[in-house]
Amino acid sequence: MLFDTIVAPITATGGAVGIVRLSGPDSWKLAELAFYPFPEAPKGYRFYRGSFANGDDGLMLLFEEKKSFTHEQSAEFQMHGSSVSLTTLVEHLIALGARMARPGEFTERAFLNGGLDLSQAEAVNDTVRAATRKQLASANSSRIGALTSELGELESLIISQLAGIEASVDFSEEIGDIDPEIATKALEQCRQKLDSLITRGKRGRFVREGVRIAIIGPPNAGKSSLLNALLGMQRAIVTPIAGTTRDYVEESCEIGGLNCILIDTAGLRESQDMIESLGIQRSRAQAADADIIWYVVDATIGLTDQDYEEIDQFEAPVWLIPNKIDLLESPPSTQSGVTFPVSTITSAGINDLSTAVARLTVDTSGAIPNRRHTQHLQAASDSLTCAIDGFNMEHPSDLVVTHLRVALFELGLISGSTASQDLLDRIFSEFCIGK
Ligand SMILES: Nc1nc2c(ncn2[C@@H]2O[C@H](COP(=O)(O)OP(=O)(O)O)[C@@H](O)[C@H]2O)c(=O)[nH]1
Ligand SMILES: [Mg+2]
Repeated sequence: MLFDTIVAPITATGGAVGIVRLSGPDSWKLAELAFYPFPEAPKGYRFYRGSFANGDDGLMLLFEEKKSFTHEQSAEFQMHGSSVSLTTLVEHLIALGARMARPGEFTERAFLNGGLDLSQAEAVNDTVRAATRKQLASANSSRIGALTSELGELESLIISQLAGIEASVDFSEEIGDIDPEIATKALEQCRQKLDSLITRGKRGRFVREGVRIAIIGPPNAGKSSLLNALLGMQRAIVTPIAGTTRDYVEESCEIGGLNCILIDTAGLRESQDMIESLGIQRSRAQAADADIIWYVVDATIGLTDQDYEEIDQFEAPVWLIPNKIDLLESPPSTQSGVTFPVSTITSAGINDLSTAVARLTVDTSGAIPNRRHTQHLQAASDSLTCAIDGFNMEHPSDLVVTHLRVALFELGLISGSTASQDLLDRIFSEFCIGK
Protein backbone atom coordinates (compact mmCIF):
# COMPACT_ATOMS: atom_id res chain seq x y z
CA MET A 1 0.00 0.00 0.00
CA LEU A 2 1.50 3.29 -1.09
CA PHE A 3 -0.55 5.55 1.18
CA ASP A 4 -2.10 5.12 4.61
CA THR A 5 -5.32 6.79 5.72
CA ILE A 6 -4.94 10.24 7.21
CA VAL A 7 -7.27 12.50 9.14
CA ALA A 8 -7.42 16.16 10.19
CA PRO A 9 -9.88 18.99 10.74
CA ILE A 10 -9.96 21.06 7.56
CA THR A 11 -11.71 24.10 8.96
CA ALA A 12 -10.42 26.67 11.43
CA THR A 13 -12.00 26.32 14.86
CA GLY A 14 -14.53 28.85 16.01
CA GLY A 15 -17.13 28.56 13.24
CA ALA A 16 -20.65 27.22 13.74
CA VAL A 17 -19.78 24.20 11.65
CA GLY A 18 -16.47 22.36 11.43
CA ILE A 19 -15.28 19.70 9.00
CA VAL A 20 -13.03 16.67 9.58
CA ARG A 21 -11.54 14.94 6.53
CA LEU A 22 -10.39 11.34 6.18
CA SER A 23 -8.38 10.42 3.11
CA GLY A 24 -6.80 7.16 2.00
CA PRO A 25 -7.76 3.60 1.14
CA ASP A 26 -9.53 2.85 4.45
CA SER A 27 -11.57 6.03 4.61
CA TRP A 28 -15.00 4.48 4.09
CA LYS A 29 -14.15 1.54 6.34
CA LEU A 30 -13.19 3.87 9.18
CA ALA A 31 -16.16 6.14 8.45
CA GLU A 32 -18.42 3.13 8.91
CA LEU A 33 -17.04 2.68 12.44
CA ALA A 34 -17.49 6.33 13.38
CA PHE A 35 -20.82 7.33 11.80
CA TYR A 36 -24.29 5.87 12.31
CA PRO A 37 -26.30 4.87 10.46
CA PHE A 38 -23.73 4.13 7.78
CA PRO A 39 -25.49 3.55 4.42
CA GLU A 40 -25.78 -0.01 3.17
CA ALA A 41 -24.75 0.95 -0.35
CA PRO A 42 -22.54 4.02 0.12
CA LYS A 43 -22.03 6.33 -2.87
CA GLY A 44 -19.62 9.13 -3.69
CA TYR A 45 -20.75 12.78 -3.82
CA ARG A 46 -23.58 11.93 -1.42
CA PHE A 47 -24.41 13.51 1.92
CA TYR A 48 -25.73 11.29 4.71
CA ARG A 49 -27.35 12.57 7.90
CA GLY A 50 -26.49 10.83 11.18
CA SER A 51 -24.48 10.78 14.43
CA PHE A 52 -20.78 10.59 15.10
CA ALA A 53 -18.92 8.40 17.55
CA ASN A 54 -18.21 11.44 19.75
CA GLY A 55 -21.93 12.01 20.36
CA ASP A 56 -22.26 14.97 17.99
CA ASP A 57 -24.44 14.77 14.90
CA GLY A 58 -24.30 16.23 11.43
CA LEU A 59 -23.50 15.17 7.88
CA MET A 60 -21.11 12.74 6.21
CA LEU A 61 -19.99 13.37 2.62
CA LEU A 62 -18.32 10.51 0.74
CA PHE A 63 -15.92 10.65 -2.21
CA GLU A 64 -14.90 7.74 -4.38
CA GLU A 65 -11.26 7.18 -5.31
CA LYS A 66 -10.10 9.52 -8.14
CA LYS A 67 -13.12 11.73 -7.49
CA SER A 68 -11.90 13.65 -4.46
CA PHE A 69 -9.48 16.52 -3.80
CA THR A 70 -6.68 14.06 -2.94
CA HIS A 71 -7.75 11.66 -5.70
CA GLU A 72 -8.11 9.05 -2.95
CA GLN A 73 -11.17 7.54 -1.36
CA SER A 74 -12.25 10.17 1.20
CA ALA A 75 -14.93 11.06 3.69
CA GLU A 76 -15.76 14.41 5.27
CA PHE A 77 -17.74 14.93 8.44
CA GLN A 78 -19.60 18.17 9.09
CA MET A 79 -20.38 18.76 12.73
CA HIS A 80 -20.68 21.53 15.29
CA GLY A 81 -17.55 23.63 15.06
CA SER A 82 -16.26 23.53 18.62
CA SER A 83 -12.68 22.54 18.92
CA VAL A 84 -13.56 19.72 21.33
CA SER A 85 -16.11 18.25 18.94
CA LEU A 86 -13.59 18.16 16.09
CA THR A 87 -10.74 16.87 18.26
CA THR A 88 -12.70 14.03 19.85
CA LEU A 89 -13.80 12.73 16.44
CA VAL A 90 -10.24 12.99 15.10
CA GLU A 91 -8.96 11.11 18.20
CA HIS A 92 -11.58 8.44 17.68
CA LEU A 93 -10.58 7.95 14.04
CA ILE A 94 -6.92 7.77 15.05
CA ALA A 95 -7.78 5.09 17.63
CA LEU A 96 -9.49 3.18 14.80
CA GLY A 97 -6.27 3.25 12.73
CA ALA A 98 -6.07 6.56 10.88
CA ARG A 99 -2.99 8.79 11.18
CA MET A 100 -3.00 12.53 11.88
CA ALA A 101 -2.26 14.35 8.60
CA ARG A 102 0.87 16.46 8.41
CA PRO A 103 0.58 20.13 7.32
CA GLY A 104 -0.12 20.22 3.61
CA GLU A 105 -0.42 16.44 3.35
CA PHE A 106 -3.86 16.44 1.68
CA THR A 107 -2.59 18.78 -1.03
CA GLU A 108 0.67 16.84 -1.32
CA ARG A 109 -1.35 13.71 -1.99
CA ALA A 110 -3.42 15.55 -4.59
CA PHE A 111 -0.08 16.39 -6.25
CA LEU A 112 1.47 12.91 -5.88
CA ASN A 113 -1.72 11.30 -7.20
CA GLY A 114 -1.61 13.52 -10.28
CA GLY A 115 -4.60 15.71 -9.48
CA LEU A 116 -2.54 18.92 -9.52
CA ASP A 117 0.92 19.98 -10.56
CA LEU A 118 3.18 21.65 -8.00
CA SER A 119 2.38 25.22 -9.04
CA GLN A 120 -1.33 24.45 -8.70
CA ALA A 121 -0.74 22.87 -5.30
CA GLU A 122 1.03 26.05 -4.20
CA ALA A 123 -1.91 28.02 -5.56
CA VAL A 124 -4.25 26.03 -3.30
CA ASN A 125 -2.35 27.49 -0.35
CA ASP A 126 -2.43 30.95 -1.93
CA THR A 127 -6.20 30.67 -2.39
CA VAL A 128 -6.73 29.70 1.23
CA ARG A 129 -4.49 32.51 2.45
CA ALA A 130 -5.71 35.20 0.05
CA ALA A 131 -6.30 38.46 1.92
CA THR A 132 -7.27 40.70 -0.99
CA ARG A 133 -9.48 40.30 -4.05
CA LYS A 134 -6.47 40.57 -6.34
CA GLN A 135 -4.61 37.84 -4.45
CA LEU A 136 -7.69 35.66 -4.76
CA ALA A 137 -8.07 36.33 -8.49
CA SER A 138 -4.48 35.45 -9.24
CA ALA A 139 -4.48 32.39 -6.96
CA ASN A 140 -7.66 31.13 -8.62
CA SER A 141 -6.10 31.53 -12.01
CA SER A 142 -2.94 29.58 -11.06
CA ARG A 143 -4.98 26.94 -9.30
CA ILE A 144 -7.05 26.18 -12.36
CA GLY A 145 -3.85 25.85 -14.34
CA ALA A 146 -3.02 29.14 -16.08
CA LEU A 147 0.69 28.86 -15.22
CA THR A 148 0.67 25.12 -15.84
CA SER A 149 -0.54 25.56 -19.40
CA GLU A 150 1.88 28.41 -20.18
CA LEU A 151 4.77 26.30 -18.89
CA GLY A 152 3.51 23.25 -20.75
CA GLU A 153 3.66 25.14 -24.05
CA LEU A 154 7.19 26.30 -23.33
CA GLU A 155 8.29 22.79 -22.41
CA SER A 156 6.88 21.38 -25.65
CA LEU A 157 8.71 24.04 -27.66
CA ILE A 158 12.03 23.25 -25.99
CA ILE A 159 11.48 19.50 -26.26
CA SER A 160 10.82 19.75 -29.99
CA GLN A 161 14.07 21.69 -30.51
CA LEU A 162 15.91 19.20 -28.34
CA ALA A 163 14.49 16.30 -30.32
CA GLY A 164 15.51 17.99 -33.58
CA ILE A 165 19.10 18.46 -32.45
CA GLU A 166 19.41 14.96 -31.05
CA ALA A 167 18.01 13.43 -34.24
CA SER A 168 20.43 15.44 -36.35
CA VAL A 169 23.32 14.11 -34.24
CA ASP A 170 22.17 10.48 -34.24
CA PHE A 171 21.05 10.34 -37.87
CA SER A 172 23.17 13.08 -39.42
CA GLU A 173 23.50 11.21 -42.68
CA GLU A 174 19.77 10.74 -43.17
CA ILE A 175 18.57 14.06 -41.74
CA GLY A 176 21.52 16.38 -42.15
CA ASP A 177 22.38 19.26 -39.84
CA ILE A 178 19.58 21.31 -38.35
CA ASP A 179 19.24 24.90 -39.50
CA PRO A 180 20.70 26.98 -36.66
CA GLU A 181 18.74 30.04 -37.76
CA ILE A 182 15.38 28.31 -37.42
CA ALA A 183 16.35 26.71 -34.11
CA THR A 184 17.65 30.01 -32.74
CA LYS A 185 14.43 31.75 -33.70
CA ALA A 186 12.30 29.16 -31.94
CA LEU A 187 14.44 29.35 -28.80
CA GLU A 188 14.39 33.17 -28.88
CA GLN A 189 10.61 33.03 -28.93
CA CYS A 190 10.67 30.74 -25.96
CA ARG A 191 13.00 33.00 -24.06
CA GLN A 192 10.79 36.01 -24.71
CA LYS A 193 7.82 34.19 -23.23
CA LEU A 194 9.90 33.21 -20.21
CA ASP A 195 11.04 36.78 -19.78
CA SER A 196 7.52 38.13 -19.89
CA LEU A 197 6.54 35.63 -17.17
CA ILE A 198 9.54 36.78 -15.12
CA THR A 199 8.42 40.40 -15.47
CA ARG A 200 4.92 39.43 -14.37
CA GLY A 201 6.40 37.69 -11.35
CA LYS A 202 8.43 40.73 -10.41
CA ARG A 203 5.63 43.22 -11.01
CA GLY A 204 3.11 40.97 -9.33
CA ARG A 205 5.11 40.83 -6.12
CA PHE A 206 3.01 43.66 -4.64
CA VAL A 207 -0.15 41.65 -5.29
CA ARG A 208 1.28 38.48 -3.79
CA GLU A 209 3.23 39.88 -0.89
CA GLY A 210 1.66 43.26 -0.22
CA VAL A 211 3.31 46.68 -0.26
CA ARG A 212 5.28 48.07 2.68
CA ILE A 213 4.68 51.80 2.87
CA ALA A 214 6.64 53.86 5.41
CA ILE A 215 5.01 57.17 6.34
CA ILE A 216 7.92 59.48 6.99
CA GLY A 217 8.37 63.22 7.42
CA PRO A 218 8.90 66.06 9.87
CA PRO A 219 6.95 66.20 13.15
CA ASN A 220 3.37 67.49 13.05
CA ALA A 221 2.99 67.08 9.29
CA GLY A 222 0.04 64.75 9.85
CA LYS A 223 1.65 61.32 9.37
CA SER A 224 -0.38 59.70 12.14
CA SER A 225 -3.52 61.46 10.90
CA LEU A 226 -2.91 59.99 7.44
CA LEU A 227 -2.53 56.48 8.87
CA ASN A 228 -5.77 56.91 10.82
CA ALA A 229 -7.60 58.30 7.78
CA LEU A 230 -6.62 55.30 5.66
CA LEU A 231 -7.44 52.77 8.37
CA GLY A 232 -10.74 54.49 9.08
CA MET A 233 -10.00 54.43 12.82
CA GLN A 234 -8.00 56.31 15.42
CA ARG A 235 -5.09 53.87 15.57
CA ALA A 236 -2.20 56.26 16.22
CA ILE A 237 -2.28 59.12 18.72
CA VAL A 238 -2.66 62.51 17.03
CA THR A 239 -1.90 65.79 18.87
CA PRO A 240 -0.65 69.24 17.92
CA ILE A 241 2.46 68.51 20.02
CA ALA A 242 5.52 67.75 17.87
CA GLY A 243 7.12 64.44 18.83
CA THR A 244 3.87 62.66 19.75
CA THR A 245 4.70 59.48 17.84
CA ARG A 246 7.87 58.01 19.31
CA ASP A 247 7.70 54.35 18.27
CA TYR A 248 6.47 53.17 14.92
CA VAL A 249 2.98 51.78 14.44
CA GLU A 250 2.37 49.12 11.80
CA GLU A 251 -1.07 48.20 10.44
CA SER A 252 -2.21 46.48 7.30
CA CYS A 253 -5.20 47.43 5.21
CA GLU A 254 -6.47 46.96 1.69
CA ILE A 255 -5.92 49.94 -0.59
CA GLY A 256 -6.87 49.70 -4.26
CA GLY A 257 -7.14 45.90 -3.94
CA LEU A 258 -3.61 45.58 -2.59
CA ASN A 259 -2.62 44.50 0.88
CA CYS A 260 -0.70 47.51 2.23
CA ILE A 261 1.37 47.48 5.36
CA LEU A 262 1.34 51.08 6.55
CA ILE A 263 4.04 52.11 9.00
CA ASP A 264 3.57 55.38 10.85
CA THR A 265 6.85 56.66 12.25
CA ALA A 266 8.31 59.25 14.58
CA GLY A 267 8.81 62.64 12.91
CA LEU A 268 12.34 63.30 11.72
CA ARG A 269 14.05 66.12 13.62
CA GLU A 270 16.98 66.77 15.91
CA SER A 271 15.92 65.65 19.37
CA GLN A 272 17.48 65.70 22.84
CA ASP A 273 14.92 63.26 24.13
CA MET A 274 16.43 59.78 24.30
CA ILE A 275 13.20 57.91 23.55
CA GLU A 276 12.30 60.18 20.66
CA SER A 277 15.82 59.83 19.23
CA LEU A 278 15.54 56.06 19.32
CA GLY A 279 12.15 56.39 17.61
CA ILE A 280 13.72 58.52 14.89
CA GLN A 281 16.41 55.86 14.34
CA ARG A 282 13.61 53.34 13.93
CA SER A 283 11.87 55.60 11.42
CA ARG A 284 14.97 55.58 9.26
CA ALA A 285 15.25 51.78 9.57
CA GLN A 286 11.61 51.44 8.48
CA ALA A 287 12.28 53.75 5.53
CA ALA A 288 15.18 51.51 4.49
CA ASP A 289 12.92 48.45 4.59
CA ALA A 290 9.95 49.93 2.75
CA ASP A 291 8.85 49.38 -0.85
CA ILE A 292 7.58 52.95 -1.03
CA ILE A 293 8.01 56.01 1.15
CA TRP A 294 5.24 58.48 1.68
CA TYR A 295 7.00 61.68 2.67
CA VAL A 296 4.39 63.83 4.42
CA VAL A 297 4.92 67.56 4.90
CA ASP A 298 2.73 70.40 6.10
CA ALA A 299 1.53 72.05 2.88
CA THR A 300 1.52 75.47 4.55
CA ILE A 301 5.24 75.06 5.24
CA GLY A 302 6.37 73.09 2.17
CA LEU A 303 9.67 71.31 1.81
CA THR A 304 12.61 72.50 3.89
CA ASP A 305 16.30 71.93 3.23
CA GLN A 306 16.27 69.20 5.83
CA ASP A 307 13.41 67.46 3.97
CA TYR A 308 15.44 67.48 0.75
CA GLU A 309 18.42 66.01 2.60
CA GLU A 310 16.28 63.26 4.11
CA ILE A 311 14.60 62.43 0.80
CA ASP A 312 17.97 62.15 -0.91
CA GLN A 313 18.95 59.32 1.39
CA PHE A 314 16.01 57.03 0.67
CA GLU A 315 16.48 54.14 -1.70
CA ALA A 316 12.80 53.33 -2.18
CA PRO A 317 10.67 55.53 -4.45
CA VAL A 318 9.36 58.58 -2.59
CA TRP A 319 5.84 59.90 -2.99
CA LEU A 320 5.54 63.44 -1.69
CA ILE A 321 2.38 64.12 0.32
CA PRO A 322 1.74 67.79 1.20
CA ASN A 323 -0.96 67.55 3.91
CA LYS A 324 -3.37 70.10 5.43
CA ILE A 325 -4.36 71.57 2.04
CA ASP A 326 -7.60 72.64 3.75
CA LEU A 327 -5.49 75.44 5.27
CA LEU A 328 -4.31 76.74 1.89
CA GLU A 329 -6.17 79.70 0.44
CA SER A 330 -6.13 78.35 -3.07
CA PRO A 331 -6.07 74.65 -3.90
CA PRO A 332 -2.65 73.34 -4.94
CA SER A 333 -1.97 73.32 -8.65
CA THR A 334 -2.04 69.98 -10.44
CA GLN A 335 1.11 68.17 -9.46
CA SER A 336 3.37 65.58 -10.99
CA GLY A 337 2.69 61.83 -10.74
CA VAL A 338 4.49 61.40 -7.43
CA THR A 339 2.99 64.32 -5.51
CA PHE A 340 -0.35 63.85 -3.78
CA PRO A 341 -1.69 66.89 -1.95
CA VAL A 342 -4.19 65.78 0.73
CA SER A 343 -6.11 66.88 3.74
CA THR A 344 -6.64 64.20 6.34
CA ILE A 345 -9.37 66.37 7.84
CA THR A 346 -11.53 66.92 4.74
CA SER A 347 -10.25 63.71 3.01
CA ALA A 348 -9.42 65.76 -0.10
CA GLY A 349 -6.87 63.95 -2.25
CA ILE A 350 -7.07 60.66 -0.34
CA ASN A 351 -8.87 58.97 -3.23
CA ASP A 352 -6.15 60.00 -5.67
CA LEU A 353 -3.58 58.49 -3.35
CA SER A 354 -5.52 55.20 -3.21
CA THR A 355 -5.89 55.16 -6.98
CA ALA A 356 -2.13 55.58 -7.37
CA VAL A 357 -1.60 52.58 -5.08
CA ALA A 358 -4.03 50.54 -7.17
CA ARG A 359 -1.91 51.35 -10.23
CA LEU A 360 1.07 49.54 -8.70
CA THR A 361 -0.51 46.23 -9.53
CA VAL A 362 -0.53 44.01 -12.61
CA ASP A 363 -3.54 42.53 -14.31
CA THR A 364 -4.52 39.69 -12.02
CA SER A 365 -6.67 37.73 -14.41
CA GLY A 366 -3.56 35.69 -15.28
CA ALA A 367 -1.25 33.67 -13.07
CA ILE A 368 1.47 35.54 -11.21
CA PRO A 369 4.61 33.44 -10.71
CA ASN A 370 5.80 33.51 -7.10
CA ARG A 371 9.41 34.15 -6.02
CA ARG A 372 10.32 30.48 -6.29
CA HIS A 373 8.84 30.22 -9.78
CA THR A 374 10.52 33.43 -10.87
CA GLN A 375 13.94 32.10 -9.82
CA HIS A 376 13.48 28.94 -11.88
CA LEU A 377 12.09 30.90 -14.83
CA GLN A 378 15.20 33.07 -14.69
CA ALA A 379 17.49 30.03 -14.58
CA ALA A 380 15.61 28.51 -17.55
CA SER A 381 15.88 31.77 -19.47
CA ASP A 382 19.63 31.94 -18.75
CA SER A 383 20.08 28.38 -20.01
CA LEU A 384 18.24 29.24 -23.20
CA THR A 385 20.56 32.21 -23.66
CA CYS A 386 23.54 29.85 -23.33
CA ALA A 387 21.95 27.43 -25.83
CA ILE A 388 21.29 30.24 -28.32
CA ASP A 389 24.86 31.55 -27.91
CA GLY A 390 26.12 28.00 -28.37
CA PHE A 391 24.29 27.76 -31.70
CA ASN A 392 25.65 31.06 -32.89
CA MET A 393 29.19 30.18 -31.89
CA GLU A 394 28.92 26.74 -33.45
CA HIS A 395 29.50 24.96 -30.18
CA PRO A 396 29.14 21.19 -30.37
CA SER A 397 25.51 20.03 -30.31
CA ASP A 398 25.85 18.15 -27.05
CA LEU A 399 26.68 21.40 -25.24
CA VAL A 400 23.54 23.03 -26.61
CA VAL A 401 21.57 19.93 -25.68
CA THR A 402 22.88 20.17 -22.11
CA HIS A 403 21.69 23.79 -21.80
CA LEU A 404 18.26 22.86 -23.13
CA ARG A 405 18.03 19.99 -20.67
CA VAL A 406 18.90 22.33 -17.81
CA ALA A 407 16.15 24.71 -18.98
CA LEU A 408 13.65 21.83 -18.95
CA PHE A 409 14.85 20.73 -15.52
CA GLU A 410 14.29 24.24 -14.15
CA LEU A 411 10.76 24.40 -15.60
CA GLY A 412 10.13 20.95 -14.11
CA LEU A 413 10.93 22.35 -10.68
CA ILE A 414 7.98 24.71 -11.08
CA SER A 415 5.52 22.06 -12.24
CA GLY A 416 7.06 19.54 -9.84
CA SER A 417 8.01 16.94 -12.45
CA THR A 418 11.71 17.24 -11.53
CA ALA A 419 11.22 18.25 -7.88
CA SER A 420 13.10 16.31 -5.20
CA GLN A 421 11.40 15.05 -2.04
CA ASP A 422 13.32 17.74 -0.13
CA LEU A 423 11.79 20.48 -2.22
CA LEU A 424 8.32 18.99 -1.83
CA ASP A 425 8.79 18.71 1.95
CA ARG A 426 9.88 22.33 2.09
CA ILE A 427 6.91 23.55 0.11
CA PHE A 428 4.22 21.49 1.79
CA SER A 429 5.51 22.09 5.31
CA GLU A 430 4.57 25.75 4.85
CA PHE A 431 0.94 24.75 4.54
CA CYS A 432 -1.28 24.55 7.63
CA ILE A 433 -2.69 21.36 9.12
CA GLY A 434 -5.75 20.29 7.18
CA LYS A 435 -4.59 21.80 3.88
N1 LIG B 1 -5.82 71.57 9.31
C1 LIG B 1 -5.35 70.33 9.28
N2 LIG B 1 -4.73 69.84 10.37
C2 LIG B 1 -4.28 68.58 10.34
C3 LIG B 1 -4.43 67.76 9.18
N3 LIG B 1 -3.86 66.56 9.42
C4 LIG B 1 -3.38 66.62 10.68
N4 LIG B 1 -3.61 67.83 11.23
C5 LIG B 1 -3.26 68.28 12.58
O1 LIG B 1 -1.84 68.36 12.68
C6 LIG B 1 -1.39 67.99 13.99
C7 LIG B 1 -0.35 66.91 13.89
O2 LIG B 1 -0.94 65.72 13.39
P1 LIG B 1 -0.27 64.30 13.56
O3 LIG B 1 -1.05 63.35 12.75
O4 LIG B 1 -0.09 63.99 15.01
O5 LIG B 1 1.15 64.60 12.89
P2 LIG B 1 2.48 63.68 12.90
O6 LIG B 1 3.33 64.24 13.97
O7 LIG B 1 3.08 63.88 11.56
O8 LIG B 1 2.07 62.27 13.16
C8 LIG B 1 -2.64 67.56 14.73
O9 LIG B 1 -3.07 68.65 15.55
C9 LIG B 1 -3.64 67.29 13.64
O10 LIG B 1 -4.96 67.49 14.07
C10 LIG B 1 -5.11 68.32 8.05
O11 LIG B 1 -5.29 67.70 6.98
N5 LIG B 1 -5.54 69.60 8.15
MG1 LIG C 1 2.66 61.02 14.61
